[in-house]
Amino acid sequence: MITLKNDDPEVWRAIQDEIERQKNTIDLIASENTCSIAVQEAQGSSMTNKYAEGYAGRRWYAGCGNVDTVERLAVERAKQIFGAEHANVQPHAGSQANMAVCFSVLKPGDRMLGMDLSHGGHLTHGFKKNFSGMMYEITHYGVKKDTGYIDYDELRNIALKTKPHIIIAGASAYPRILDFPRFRKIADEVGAYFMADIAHIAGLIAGGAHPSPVPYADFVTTTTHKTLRGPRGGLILCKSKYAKKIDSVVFPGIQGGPFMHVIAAKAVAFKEAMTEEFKQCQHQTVKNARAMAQEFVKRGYNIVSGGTDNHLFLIDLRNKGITGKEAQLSLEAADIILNRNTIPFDEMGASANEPNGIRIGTPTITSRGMKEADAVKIADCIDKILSQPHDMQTKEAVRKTIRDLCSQYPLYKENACQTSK
Ligand code: DSN
Repeated sequence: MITLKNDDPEVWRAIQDEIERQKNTIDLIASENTCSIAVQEAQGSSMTNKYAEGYAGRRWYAGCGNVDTVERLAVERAKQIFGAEHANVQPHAGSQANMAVCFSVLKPGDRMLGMDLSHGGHLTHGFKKNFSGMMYEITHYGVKKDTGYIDYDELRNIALKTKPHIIIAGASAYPRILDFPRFRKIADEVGAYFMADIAHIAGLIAGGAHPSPVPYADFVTTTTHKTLRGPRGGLILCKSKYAKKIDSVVFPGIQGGPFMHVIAAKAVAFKEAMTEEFKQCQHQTVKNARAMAQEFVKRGYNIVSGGTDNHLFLIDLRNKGITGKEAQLSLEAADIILNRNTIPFDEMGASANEPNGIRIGTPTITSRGMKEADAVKIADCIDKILSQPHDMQTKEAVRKTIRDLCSQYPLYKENACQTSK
């Protein structure tokens, strides 16, 4: 970044510091990952200069031949990876993808049934301060108190009672397999559309490590930067019969010019997602999460639902005398990066800002090439910090272990789980 260094040393410095931070810390934020240099090159390319309102072959501006090429590649690859009839690769992010689906089939005041945010759902699934909660009449389903698994009987009862126009499957903090056929069945019983928001698990689905909703859902939305390991962005998959409607809601309905540099990077990421190495990485991500969750169980931690089937799990800290925020801060001081999180049925007066849980995800450590033994080592580090959050010696010892792990598994290296070409 020689030109940037010369032209704007302050921004250059911050970027260098961020690269160093990513290299030298362990990232356990379940919604993050580290995408390849190829993806970053595409995203940092001159395609950022191009206006391309419309779709490939049908643009409002001249000079769109090259961006048409990358958008067609992105669309075809997305369809191939997920076996979808139609793909729209233009949503700037997951929220816009969800908004486009809502605007395509709902009117203001229609009824939406989505997962409760405090049980693991997402803001766009009906949170009152989000467009979804402001525009639609919301009801929520959640998990069972005794198991932590989605209560499908309750979901069905709510659906029968409230007759939602749309039912949403998908979560930001749910560690178990989503039963898409069951969602479909309930949606059919009440005549609702079924949308699956697979933002967290898209990579797992692409890699065969989680069942796919594509055969069951009317609409599938996702971000492209989580387990899918692409650039920050959104994607919609749907049946052909909804294609025209979805395309016209994304543009001109809610967006103007698409981010063609990001779409180029999505195309690169989708090609990577077809590789055997990507598939193995997704299975390893689940193995690492399981190994780490089991280690915490052995050490007396309460894991919501007792474990995990996917890339993340939640630790309920109520028996540990430390809040989620304290845990997050003390772990950050030891170079372990994760986020505090609400846990279902938190009766200790927790707010979204002061919850009693933490969320742990394994996409990034797996992309670096780490395996189960490394995941267990990280669990040991976390346990040490949470047991003695104010002990300086513990913090220094853990930081050293983390530094060693980070240098053993560089962010970008040949033979790591992640493509570095
Ligand atoms: N903010 C994301 C997460 O951390 O799960 C969801 O969009």
